[in-house]
Amino acid sequence: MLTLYYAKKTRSIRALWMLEEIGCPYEAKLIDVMGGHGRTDEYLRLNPHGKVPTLVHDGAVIPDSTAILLYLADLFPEAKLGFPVGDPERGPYLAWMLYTTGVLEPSLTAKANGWTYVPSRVAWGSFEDMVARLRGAMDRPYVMGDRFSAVDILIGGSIQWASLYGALPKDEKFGSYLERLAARPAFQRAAAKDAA
Ligand SMILES: N[C@@H](CCC(=O)N[C@@H](CS)C(=O)NCC(=O)O)C(=O)O
Repeated sequence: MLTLYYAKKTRSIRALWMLEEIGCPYEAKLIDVMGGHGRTDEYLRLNPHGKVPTLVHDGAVIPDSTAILLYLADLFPEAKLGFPVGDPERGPYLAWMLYTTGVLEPSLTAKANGWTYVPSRVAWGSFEDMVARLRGAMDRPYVMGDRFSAVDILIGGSIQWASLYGALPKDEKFGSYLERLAARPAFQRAAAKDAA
């Protein structure tokens, strides 16, 4: 049994979207995380930071978006959203999955909050290098090439958020990439659930 704890208009839309792409049965538990429901003892046992999303699978608790997407991609290889061990693309795939939380998100958060810092003193480096790297990845239909994957769900979700809040420069490449993602029926189902 798969249970996803999520909140509306948060990073958890990416886990909802992933589950919709896979098409497996799951239970979605909406919690009012901004209203403090993430701080109950019961929820803190699942996610010690009181954040969403959290996935529970047959008693195993996965309290992080990137971990959830990696876990689900491996659990449902037939959905072809990941790259299995032995696939030559496995390494680049893992690097992009971790790039989202390790570089993209801290960089966008710093930008959105107007933080100033010395790029060589932080692990995620400069905002400009991050934007250039993303733009480079958008020379192809999807980050991993011709095939849509879990990377697009993670990175696409972050770019959507950043574009909404003006943290990324307006750019035709980002715009057409987001349009491609928004046209996916699974994304639309997840967005409808998120908005309901
Ligand atoms: N790295 C985490 C970040 C999760 C996160 O920041 N969630 C926010 C919503 S976007 C949250 O739950 N905030 C509620 C709070 O901190 O009280 C992930 O993506 O799983």
